[in-house]
This record gives sequence, structure tokens and C-alpha cells, in this order.
Amino acid sequence: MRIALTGTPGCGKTTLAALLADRGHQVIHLADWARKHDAVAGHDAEDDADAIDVDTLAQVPLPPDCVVDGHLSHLLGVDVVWLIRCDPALLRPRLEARGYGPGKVQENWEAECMDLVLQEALDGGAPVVQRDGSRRSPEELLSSFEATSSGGSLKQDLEPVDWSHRLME
Ligand code: DAT
Repeated sequence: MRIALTGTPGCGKTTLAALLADRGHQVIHLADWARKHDAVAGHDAEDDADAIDVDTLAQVPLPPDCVVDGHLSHLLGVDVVWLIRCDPALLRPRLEARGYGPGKVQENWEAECMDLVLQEALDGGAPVVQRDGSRRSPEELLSSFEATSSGGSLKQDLEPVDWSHRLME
């Protein structure tokens, strides 16, 4: 099964990916995958991060069993999308602690308030499993995701979250 592990930056993807790697899953970090397959469209000096050419990368077949860690991974050809959400009130200090500038913090904070990654993931067509990572430990979060694929069937399963009120605060 090819799993996209996605969510707004800071929501906990890489933490969960490390747990999955410990359990023997093949984890692909999207930025590494893009470099390997010549799908880097440039370098963003402000972010000190590569801009990923998703259209090119989407043409590259993924291994049949893998977890792709990255906030654009839901745009690749995957079987299921695991979407981690994070209460924006918790996300902001995480992003600030990471050294993001005010503009980048605000942009990601607003994206989380407005369900941006969820909307993109739903547009992709693969079933989406959404879980609130801000009220679970990484281990609890992993169990909750894994429980949705235990019978072999992949179904959409969106835990309700609504952080639109954070925009009014
Ligand atoms: P991402 O890869 O989505 O950018 P991350 O895995 O680097 O996010 O996590 C960002 C920070 O949040 C990091 O300091 C670890 C912390 N964190 C991740 N998952 C968590 C959880 N479920 N509960 C509490 N803190 C968490």
C-alpha cells in the first residue's frame, strides 16, 4: 500500500514517519525523492528549501509499499492519504520554534485554519483519512491511522475538525 503522509508543515509528519520507519516501513521523504528524480524546480532562498516539481514527480512510479512523508505527498499517485491535523493554536509555536519568519508562520497557520491540505487531498481522488494529531501522542496517532486499514479495505474516514474560529481570535 502506498501511503501519503501529509499535513501542514509542523503537524507531525516526520515524527510519525520515524515511528513507521522503526516498524520496518519504507519511508520516502518527498524532498529526497524529488532530488533523486530530478524534480526540483528551484531553490527558495527565504525558506532554504527546494521547490518541488510535483507534476514531474507524479510521473515517477512509487514502490508498491511505502510511506511518503511530505506536505505535497497527497499530490502523488498513492492508494490512501493519511492527513494529520494540528490545532493552529499549537501549530504556531511549533513553526516559530523552527525559525520560520512571521510571513511563513502566518501562511501555514491560515492554511491549517482553512483546511487547505484537506481540500487538496480530497481533490486527488484517493481515500483520505484525517486525524487530529494535536490531541494524540505520535503512538496514539499511528494506531488510529493503522486501525483504518486493518481489514485491507481503504475507506475515507474524516475525523471532524473545525478551526475556522481561530481566524476570529
Ligand atoms: P512536520 O514533519 O509535519 O513538519 P514534525 O514531525 O517535524 O512536523 O513535528 C513538528 C514538531 O511537533 C516537533 O517538535 C515534534 C512535535 N510533534 C509532532 N507530533 C506531535 C504529537 N503528536 N504531539 C506532540 N508534539 C508533536
